[in-house]
Amino acid sequence: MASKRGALIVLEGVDRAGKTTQCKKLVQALQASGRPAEMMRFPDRTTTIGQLISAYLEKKSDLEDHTVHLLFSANRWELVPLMKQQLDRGITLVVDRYAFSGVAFTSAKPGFCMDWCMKPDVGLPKPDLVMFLQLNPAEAALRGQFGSERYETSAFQKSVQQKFKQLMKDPSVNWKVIDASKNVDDVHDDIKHHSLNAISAAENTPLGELWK
Ligand code: ADP
Ligand code: FDM
Repeated sequence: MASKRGALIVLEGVDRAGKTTQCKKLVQALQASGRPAEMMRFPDRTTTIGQLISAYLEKKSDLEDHTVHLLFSANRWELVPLMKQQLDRGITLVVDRYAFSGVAFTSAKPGFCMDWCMKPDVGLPKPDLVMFLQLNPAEAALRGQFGSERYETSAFQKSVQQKFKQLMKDPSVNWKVIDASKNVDDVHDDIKHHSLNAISAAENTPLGELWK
């Protein structure tokens, strides 16, 4: 019998909601309980495409808005063979941002509709679970100032938050909203609970295709 596949678990949310903190904690907890798990993040700034994106985010270069959207998507597609290989081997992937950030951030720019933004990511491995870490701007502000990268302004993040809200209406995606205002350990407990359920469910279902 083929071994059971790993689950594809994504964390999304606004700036400083705790995505990176919680991805790391979840991977550690899964590994400690004997479940193979690895963390990934998008953009993956280590690849050639990722370096173009990184320079853009750091404002060291300018890229036309459609172009950078397609680069973010290409950065996901270039990792798909590796993701599938790991999932097939039974490794659960815990991913810091995915196509939902792609759509939310670009469609928050003037002149972009969500439909166009979703197209390049149609058919990506579909997450078994997407947790949205919900935190209001006042609470995010208590966790520190915005950095100096592109998109790190409160007006833009507000529009992004609205786009995420729209994306969460899609019942074809297994969204869970997490109250990210709780302390790190309590947020972790919620995330672990949903993740363990998703890992069990994924064992008996084939990996899906996103937005298809
Ligand atoms: P994100 O990846 O969503 O931007 P981070 O995990 O980098 O968020 O966390 C942003 C900041 O908030 C960090 O300084 C982190 O230590 C802090 N932080 C994360 N989770 C919590 C929490 N539940 N309560 C208070 N501070 C938190
Ligand atoms: N971002 C991220 C996008 O605009 N599109 C995408 O597809 C993805 C995955 O890049 F501002 C934005 C979101 C955020 C920035 O920052 C990445 P972090 O700090 O590396 O998550």
